[in-house]
Amino acid sequence: MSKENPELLRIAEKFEIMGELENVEPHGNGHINDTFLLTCRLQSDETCKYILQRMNHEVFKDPKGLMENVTGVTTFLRKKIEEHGGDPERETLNVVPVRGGGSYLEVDGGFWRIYKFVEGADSFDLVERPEDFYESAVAFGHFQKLLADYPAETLHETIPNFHNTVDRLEKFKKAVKEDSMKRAAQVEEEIRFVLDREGDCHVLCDLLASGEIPLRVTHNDTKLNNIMLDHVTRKGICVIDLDTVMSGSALYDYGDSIRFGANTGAEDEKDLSKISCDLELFALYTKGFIEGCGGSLTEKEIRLLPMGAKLMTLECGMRFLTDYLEGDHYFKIHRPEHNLDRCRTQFCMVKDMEDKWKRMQEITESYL
Ligand code: ADP
Ligand code: GN1
Ligand code: MG
Repeated sequence: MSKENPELLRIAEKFEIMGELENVEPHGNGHINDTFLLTCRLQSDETCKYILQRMNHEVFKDPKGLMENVTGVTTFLRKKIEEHGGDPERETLNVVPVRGGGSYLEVDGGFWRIYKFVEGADSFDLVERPEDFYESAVAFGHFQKLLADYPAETLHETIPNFHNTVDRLEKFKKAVKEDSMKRAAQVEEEIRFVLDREGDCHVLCDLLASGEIPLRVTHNDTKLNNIMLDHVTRKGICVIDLDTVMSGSALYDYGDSIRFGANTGAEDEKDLSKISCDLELFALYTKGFIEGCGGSLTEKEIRLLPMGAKLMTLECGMRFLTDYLEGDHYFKIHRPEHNLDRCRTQFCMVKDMEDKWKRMQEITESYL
C-alpha cells in the first residue's frame, strides 16, 4: 500500500472499485490532468487496475459539464460497440461511479474521477513502428465516424474556443503585450514566426464560418498518447482523454495527430536538427485516417488536410509560447523553458511542412 498517499487512497475508496486497494502511483505523460494508476487485489488474488484522475480545474472550469460530456459520449459509444459485437470494456473509456451515485467527486476544491484501466494495451509518446501510427489513424478516424450522429447540441464546450486559431492568436498577442514575466525580448524570433503567419490563422475559422467545411463531433486532442494500442493486434483499441470532445473540424483531429506523431523528434526535443515532418508517416496517417472516416470526409476537407496539419502545429506552438510568456501555468512543465523548447519544435515542424508543402498536397490529393 502506498502509505505516502493517504489522501489519494481515501478518495479512491469513495468510488465503486473492486477489491483491496494495494498501490497508487503517478501514471502517464499527459500535460493537463493529474493521473494515477490504482492497483487493487481481488479475493481471487488477481489484480484489478484503475485510472484515478484529478481533473485540471484551472483548465476545465466546468467539471460537471465535462463529466456530462464524458458519460454521454462513453454511453453512446458503448451502445455502438455492443451493436457491432465489440468489447465495450476495452474499446471505450468506462467511468467508475462514486459510491452512492455520480460520476465524479469534489474534495476540497479538487475534482476527481476514476476510469477502468484499459488492459492489454499501451499508449505511446513516440511512434515506435510506422504501422502503429497507421493504426492510430484508423482508430481516430473511426472514432469520428462513430460519433457522426451524436447529438452535438448536448455537448458542453469544455474549453471555449479551443481550436479557434484566431482567438488563440489574440490571446498570444495579449501575452506578448503584457509580457508579465519579462520574457518577450528573449523570444523575438519566435514571436516574429507567429506574426509572419497571421493570415494562416484565419483559414479554418473562415471556412467553418462560411460553411465550406462542416462542423462535426471531434476529439480535438488526438496525440498518439491519447490512444491505446492492443498488445497483441497492435490495433488502436480505445480512444482515451475525452475531455475535449466537442464540435470541431475533422482537420483538427487529423492535424493534431500529424503535429505530434509525424514529427521525427519528441515534442520537447532540444536538438532541433532532429525535428522534421516525416513524409512516410504523414502518408501512412493520411491513408489510415481517410479509411477510418469511412468515406465521410468531403473533397474540400481532403484538400485541406495539409493545412489542418500545419495550422494545428502552428496553433500548438503558439499556445506553448503563450504559456511561456505568461509564466507556465497551463501545461505541466518538468524543467525551466520546457514550454519554450516545445514551442520551438512546433515551429520547426511548421517550417519543414512549408518546405514540403507540394509533396504533402500530392499525397493527400491522391485520395480525391
Ligand atoms: P491528460 O489530459 O493529462 O493528457 P489523459 O487522460 O490523457 O490525461 O491520461 C494520461 C495518460 O494516462 C494517458 O496518456 C494514458 O497513458 C494513461 N491513461 C489514461 N486513461 C487510461 C485508461 N483508462 N487506461 C489505461 N491508461 C490510461
Ligand atoms: C495537451 O492533455 P494532453 O496532454 O493529452 C493539450 C492539447 C495539446 C497537447 C500538447 C486540454 O494534451 O491541446 O495539443 O497537450 N490538452 C488540453 O502536447 O489543452
Ligand atoms: Mg492525454
